[in-house]
Amino acid sequence: MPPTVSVSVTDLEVFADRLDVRHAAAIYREHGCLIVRGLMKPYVDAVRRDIEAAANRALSLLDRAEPVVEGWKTPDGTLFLPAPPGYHRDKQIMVLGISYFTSAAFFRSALDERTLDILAAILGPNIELFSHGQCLYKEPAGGHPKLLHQDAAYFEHRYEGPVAILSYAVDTDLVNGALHVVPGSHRLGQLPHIDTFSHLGLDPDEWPWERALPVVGQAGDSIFFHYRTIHGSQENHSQKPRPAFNHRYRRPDDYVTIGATTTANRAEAEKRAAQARKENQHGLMVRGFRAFEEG
Ligand SMILES: O=C(O)CCC(=O)C(=O)O
Repeated sequence: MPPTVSVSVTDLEVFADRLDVRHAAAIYREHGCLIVRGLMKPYVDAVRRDIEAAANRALSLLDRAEPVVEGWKTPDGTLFLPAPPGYHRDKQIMVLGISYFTSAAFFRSALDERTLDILAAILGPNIELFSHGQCLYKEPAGGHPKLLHQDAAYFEHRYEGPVAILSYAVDTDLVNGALHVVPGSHRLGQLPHIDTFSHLGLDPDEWPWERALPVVGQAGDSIFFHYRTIHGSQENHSQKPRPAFNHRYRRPDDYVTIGATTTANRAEAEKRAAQARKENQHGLMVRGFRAFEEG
């Protein structure tokens, strides 16, 4: 097994209030991850309010949850997993039903100009949103772990793939589920994933937490990562929820070739990868202009 990480958090971090965009992009390129302290600070209180409203709505709909291959879904689109042992309910929230369609505060935070300046230095002048925003919500008292994984296992792309930006909605530490990253792992190519409690993940015998670097942070801190950068987070053992929200951005000509959540549906999707096309996969432009595409 290769040694544990030699890079430290200070090698990966910059500060939103004194941003050097070229330096930030250089950190991202070298390590496949970048921490921008305070980037989402102007938005985080409003986003967190909407996240809590969405969580209350999801729980009020729990008796209408339907089984899906990944767990259960309520009519608002929230994905539930089995609850931690001893919890007062049998299901816990995993991915909250909140998106740019439901929360203006969430959408506004995706359009932040400083964020787009950094992204332009990484992706180029033309940028589209990939998907509609995501909130990973860990419930208190043992809320789900997300084992180390590469996002490309879930959405392989034709070109460079999306840049994800995960932002903490609350102060986040080793007790409530800090994100762990493996700097440099974006260069490892696509690794085989297995089915885990919280969907596709790397085999924990090969990729234990010790191989990753925890990123403790405050509400409003953001972590950029490449879609092949290995990352994950442990259970929330605090007494309060730990929400984090994701924006994802990509070049406007990029598109998903393989979409999956389990090894079985990934194996099926791999067979159709060569037929994948950009059509019907256009995201909203957030910087620049979309070139005309034939067909
Ligand atoms: O909620 C978390 O910390 C996990 C986030 C994650 O794995 C992801 O955004 O792909």
